[in-house]
Amino acid sequence: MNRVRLFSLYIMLLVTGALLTVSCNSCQSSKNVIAPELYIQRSPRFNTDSAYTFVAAQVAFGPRVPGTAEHAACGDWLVVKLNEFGAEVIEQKAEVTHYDGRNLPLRNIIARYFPEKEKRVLLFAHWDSRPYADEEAEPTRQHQPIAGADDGASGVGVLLEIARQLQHQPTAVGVDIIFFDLEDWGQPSFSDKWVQGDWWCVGSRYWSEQPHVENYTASYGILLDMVGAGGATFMQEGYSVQYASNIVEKVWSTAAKMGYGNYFLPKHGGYITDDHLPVNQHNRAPSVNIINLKTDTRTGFGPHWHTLRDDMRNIDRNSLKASGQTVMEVIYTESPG
Ligand code: AHN
Ligand code: ZN
Repeated sequence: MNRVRLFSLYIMLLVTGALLTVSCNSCQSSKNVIAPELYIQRSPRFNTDSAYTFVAAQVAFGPRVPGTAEHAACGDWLVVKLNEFGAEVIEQKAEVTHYDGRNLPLRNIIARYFPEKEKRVLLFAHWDSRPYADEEAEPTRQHQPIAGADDGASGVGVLLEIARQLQHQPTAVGVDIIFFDLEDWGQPSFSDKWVQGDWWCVGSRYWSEQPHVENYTASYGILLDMVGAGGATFMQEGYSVQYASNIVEKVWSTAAKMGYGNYFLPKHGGYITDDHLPVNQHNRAPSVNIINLKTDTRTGFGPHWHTLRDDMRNIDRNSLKASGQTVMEVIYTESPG
């Protein structure tokens, strides 16, 4: 067979594959999805090894529990990396009193890209890790802090890789990346008395009430929470659909076009109190949560959630890639105004 005939055979196979995919997708309700193999990607290639290394580096500090030396050291490292990747870095520091009466340091880390651009997209994740593994079966183990490879470090690792790419190739829109602190210090299930108050998402609520720029708003926001586990399924979380259904559509259809439809499921998930909630409630940006939700676990999250098993063994490069490349494609295809 000569090269021309081989080439036309290749094209025929591609087109046949495309048609098959289209007819299959249309019966599953995702609309206008062209075959991923024919989609021409516009974003730079998300480097999965790089993202993986950024997750591992955070975990190597030890649990990032607010008020500990490990937390402080990891925070310093995040600031160093963001500066290295050409961001303008702003730190928001405060002291907050928690349900247990303890005073905790709060440190939100904010990276600005192309601050002169008016239209902005906000990307965020939490960098603290939970002080107690309260979903462990064995009560004595429930008081130990978790490694938080998936819960915390995965979203931050993906965003660090995006920051690294932004330095090399700019987007048409401005991008703000925020690593929120104190997301995961909600009262543990073993508490003997419940203290009235909002103890989850403390960093994002603090920022939503007092953003780094007065009257800050972004066109939209994307939260990445627990994006690293193998076989992650990003269902369409309730508050995301309630506050930002058009952004849910934008992100999930982009994922489907790129061939990540097996991660980004076009199915409704439950309502999760997470960092996007205060951001939405204070109208800082209509925001969606990319979060691994399960229908076959007791908690609705991955089986390792808030256990001592949330370590690097859980982290799968393919899940980092699916979430990272999708978010990159969304921001690199965004028009300036
Ligand atoms: C609640 O379970 C209330 N929120 C889950 C949000 C979360 C915790 N994300 C990571 N850790
Ligand atoms: Zn958590």
